Amino acid sequence: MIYNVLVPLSQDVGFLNVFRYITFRSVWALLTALIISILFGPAMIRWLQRVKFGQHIREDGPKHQAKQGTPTMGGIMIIFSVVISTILWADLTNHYVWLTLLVFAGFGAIGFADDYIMVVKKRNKGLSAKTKFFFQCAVATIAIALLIQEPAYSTQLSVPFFKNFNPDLGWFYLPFAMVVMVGASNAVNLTDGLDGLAIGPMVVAMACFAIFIYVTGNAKLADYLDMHSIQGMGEVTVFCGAMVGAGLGFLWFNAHPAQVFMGDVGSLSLGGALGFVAVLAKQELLLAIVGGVFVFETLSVILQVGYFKLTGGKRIFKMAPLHHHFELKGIPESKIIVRFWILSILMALMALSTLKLR
Ligand code: 57M
Repeated sequence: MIYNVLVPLSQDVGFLNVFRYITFRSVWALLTALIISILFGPAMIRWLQRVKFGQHIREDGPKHQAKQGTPTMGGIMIIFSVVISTILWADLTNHYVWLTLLVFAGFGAIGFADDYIMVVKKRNKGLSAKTKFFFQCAVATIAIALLIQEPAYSTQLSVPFFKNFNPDLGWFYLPFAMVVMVGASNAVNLTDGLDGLAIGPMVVAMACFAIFIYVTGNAKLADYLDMHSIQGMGEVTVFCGAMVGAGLGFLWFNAHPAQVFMGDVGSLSLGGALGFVAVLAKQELLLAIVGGVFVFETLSVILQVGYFKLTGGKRIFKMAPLHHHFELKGIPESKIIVRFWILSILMALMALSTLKLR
């Protein structure tokens, strides 16, 4: 909004030119979202406590009973600060920015419904897995169908390490991108089981994708690095900046011992947005490296369930997802969390290094 109001005035007032720069506005989007989260966080937590949006803790897993009643649905705060900050700093005539906000809010609404049924209606389970999956697919399909109508967007795939192999998936791109988005959304949800475990790697992944998105929107840089170039895509860097800021602001309160959990409203929306940003940056496959922690957590569940069925009851891990396995081995929660963060930074650096390995 600031861009749309101030840049036209820059012909008369020279210094307003600075608002043209995506990098400048992305940094301010980050700071704005961070400040909103930290300023309003305590009031939000008090409100969640007052309306009794407290987490019920299961008794069949690692001992988390001390966390009983911790306010959940803190993801509302993340969505609020990202949306306000993006609207403030992005060019509001840019379609990609609106599509990203649509995905973020759409997945957030599914998570909200799930949390609401579970926490407020005090039912044991929220939305059924099938209903959740149906709505996730619906939001993803609408977003991708709109995206591939954009003349500058291509349905070609970029394959890490193979710069000359870019198969065009045509309409098959739609189910493919849907799997990326829905998969990312559920993977982040599975990871969100220890304080700061999901939001740490999320901040790292979003910072990494801020760079990829910026390069995709900059024809010269994209050409130099042999990446897809999509006019107008750079503006989504502002959204990524806001996500990093809101994520850090949430971590302020979610750091161990957590004062608030994000709930499905947070995990589903963050994961869906991460998947969509990977689609926008044309780095769908690289997401598996950038979001390596989320992938390992999901693989641990797939392996555990598969092995359990094949062997009629044997397990690979003490419990899946992977963080439960380490907890049950007696490793302190904060150590597991920080080690997963370190892993996520390493994976993001590896992904960034592929920029020159093409
Ligand atoms: C939700 N939710 C957390 C919080 C958070 C298929 C199966 C692997 C699914 C999986 C599952 O249900 N995962 C999705 C995980 C829960 O956190 C809430 O949920 C939101 C995210 N959706 O924001 O509101 C608990 O996690 C802890 N937590 C923190 N700090 C945080 O910042 O400590 C969360 C955020 C919270 C809190 O204790 O209550 C969760 O873990 O429930 N299911 C499982 O993970 C279950 N695993 C399992 O059954 N494994 C089996 C097979 C089927 C794979 C096996 O290995 O044999 C375990 N989950 C738990 N206890 N809690 C079972 C035991």
